Amino acid sequence: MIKKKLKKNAITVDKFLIKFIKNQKNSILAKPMKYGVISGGKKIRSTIILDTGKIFNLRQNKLINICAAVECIHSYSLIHDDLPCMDNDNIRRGKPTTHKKFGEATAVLAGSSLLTLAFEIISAKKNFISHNQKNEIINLLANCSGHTGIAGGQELDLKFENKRKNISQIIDMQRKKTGKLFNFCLQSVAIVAKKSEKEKKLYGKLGEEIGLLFQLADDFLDVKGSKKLVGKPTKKDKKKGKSTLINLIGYQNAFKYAYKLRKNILLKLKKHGKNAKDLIDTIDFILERNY
Ligand code: GRG
Repeated sequence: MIKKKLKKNAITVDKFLIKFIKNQKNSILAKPMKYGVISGGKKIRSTIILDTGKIFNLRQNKLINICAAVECIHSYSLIHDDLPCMDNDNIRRGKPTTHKKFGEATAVLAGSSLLTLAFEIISAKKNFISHNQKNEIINLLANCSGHTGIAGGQELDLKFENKRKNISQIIDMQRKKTGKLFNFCLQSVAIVAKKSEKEKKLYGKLGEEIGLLFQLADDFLDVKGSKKLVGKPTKKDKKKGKSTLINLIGYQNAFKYAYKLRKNILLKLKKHGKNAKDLIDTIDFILERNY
């Protein structure tokens, strides 16, 4: 069921992106950009957005631009993450990384163009939310992506290599590197649903916890996952001396930590009853996934 839902949402977002890029002036970077963002990846952040929309009875047409924008930022971060100056990977989503296929300079430019495309998509005329909501969402997306978010988290991740960091330092790095974009996924939907300032922040924090859980699952896959299913090399974290919870406290303890985190997240969703069913299913998939 969940895999079907992910696939359906991925196709919807891919179609939106194909159309959006087609409606723009063609450019020499369109091909590597599409290679990096379309027809690849689980598009799980989009599913989280649409699941959260169900909690507030929001229709897909109010959220589709947000989904597409978040996938542009996510794919941008992966293209740059794979570069030789960062994690230096050759395979992503079961195919050559963007710099392997198109060269390093083109990958940098295609990645950066996906970053700016995200903001074009949110601010587009054909986005059925108010100007104020667009502004607020743009502000939030920039905050979650830049030095206080994923870029800052990535810098910490690289600086922490081969250093002994404590649990709170590792969690803080992972909250930024991965959690912040999930913060955006929930908080932006709360903005569209016109929730109060306090509620928006709470949904953001909840998103961040889900993102942290997602990163922990990613770390588990690095240890026990199959390269073929995951679509990228595994068993890299230990070799590279990455600061992960697993490398600090061991696989079993990290697993216990993740299950406690899942329990707390589900407790917070309880009040939404049946409306939160889809989101809960996706959260369960996050921990049980093998890709
Ligand atoms: C984005 C502002 C900005 C800067 C780039 C390189 C970088 C800074 C950040 C990298 C952050 C990073 C690689 C986080 C890891 C997140 C993660 C677990 C990725 C895997 O996500 P999946 O499994 O991938 O959703 P698919 O392939 O399914 O899309």
